[in-house]
Amino acid sequence: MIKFSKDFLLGAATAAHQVEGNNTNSDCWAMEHMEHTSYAEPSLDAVDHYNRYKEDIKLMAKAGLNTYRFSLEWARIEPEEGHFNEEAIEHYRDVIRCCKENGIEPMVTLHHFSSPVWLIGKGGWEATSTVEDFARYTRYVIEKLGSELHYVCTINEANMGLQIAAIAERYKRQMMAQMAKVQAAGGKDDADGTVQVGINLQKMMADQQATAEENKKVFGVEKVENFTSMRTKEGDILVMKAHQAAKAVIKELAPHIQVGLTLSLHDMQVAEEGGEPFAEKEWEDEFTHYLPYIQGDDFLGVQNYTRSLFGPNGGLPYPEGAEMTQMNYEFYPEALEHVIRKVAKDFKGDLIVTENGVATSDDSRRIAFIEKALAGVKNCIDDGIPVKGYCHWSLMDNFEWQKGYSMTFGLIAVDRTTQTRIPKESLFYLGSFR
Ligand code: GCO
Repeated sequence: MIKFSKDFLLGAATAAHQVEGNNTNSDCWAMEHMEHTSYAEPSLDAVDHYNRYKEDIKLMAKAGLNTYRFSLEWARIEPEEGHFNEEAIEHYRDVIRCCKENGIEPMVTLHHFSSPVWLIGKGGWEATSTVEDFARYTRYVIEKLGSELHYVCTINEANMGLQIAAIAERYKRQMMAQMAKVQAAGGKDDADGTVQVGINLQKMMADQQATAEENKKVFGVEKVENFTSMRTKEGDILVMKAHQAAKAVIKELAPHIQVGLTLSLHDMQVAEEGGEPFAEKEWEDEFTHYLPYIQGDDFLGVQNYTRSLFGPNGGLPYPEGAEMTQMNYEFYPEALEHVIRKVAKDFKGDLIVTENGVATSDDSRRIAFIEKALAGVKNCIDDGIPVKGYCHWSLMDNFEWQKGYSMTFGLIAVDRTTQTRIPKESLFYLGSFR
């Protein structure tokens, strides 16, 4: 069996809003509770990780993992603009301490999709002022916690807004055909298999009109520019600037910290002749055009879940009979190795797989996925590519954004009526690689 070296960062990942519960000052919470919501259900108590983190971290340690990637919630730390909540920081200090007591390296993400409501009222992730606001939040966090940390991801999936914009464009074009399909399926809203995050695009687009008025009431603006909104080209670069500003603050206050951002990366494959320009264009949008903004970073967080296929007219459907995940994209763990190799050609820092996983109710398929994915990682390391870690998505079954609790990505199941943790075999399987 493959074993990684003792210093390899082997662990699991979560995001605050998806696991903590009662993230009441965040834009996601507000959107979940709107009349014209595109969320399948609200997050509510989530899996109560805010109170049960000790139990969860202990389970990781018991399984043999040595790294926990989790995010700090900006909306908890700065619930009102310029007002910081000491208690929230002390909570995260406790989480970090608990990790260390259990031999686990805490890898912190400063922003994982959810933002404070007040930020959205100022124009959110399309407003230039967000760069400064994010830097100020980062300064507060690093002043308080910087000495305790070795790894910080500034922004999770910095390219998500652009990916969503591209998909929305495609949806607009296919709207009529798509609606007919939904009706034929008895009104069932299929998961979109082309983006690595749970969103209900069809419903979002249909509700647009009524949402504008409600947005005004809830956020003070008609158009909500949250992190996973369809990003403009300017907004896309703004995210890079926010990353750079945060990185500068971290390097000023705590130069020992390794800093990077994370990107959602598909394995672009040319499946039919003539697909090359389409695959190249997508890779340019998803990865290459960010290089000037991240090239000096200590590491890049690689997040991969599946592949994308291209032919002479653009994107192709998955092959007939392909195994599909709950997210409606292909079960294809080989994608990770391909993506790492491709990224390593251009990015010169270390690589950390900050997310990789599969939504399935069959844990034996998760085990099969991990086996293949980690074999790919090992091949890359053996070929001299500096892959320093692998964090599986996710530690626990959790709140998959607009898809609610229907997607099970976890190494640990949670009975949400009692919040009981039920470790799956895959948790111990992952731990056995060290
Ligand atoms: C992501 C997100 C996670 C998702 C995961 C599964 O970074 O896309 O970081 O929040 O839950 O990707 O879809």
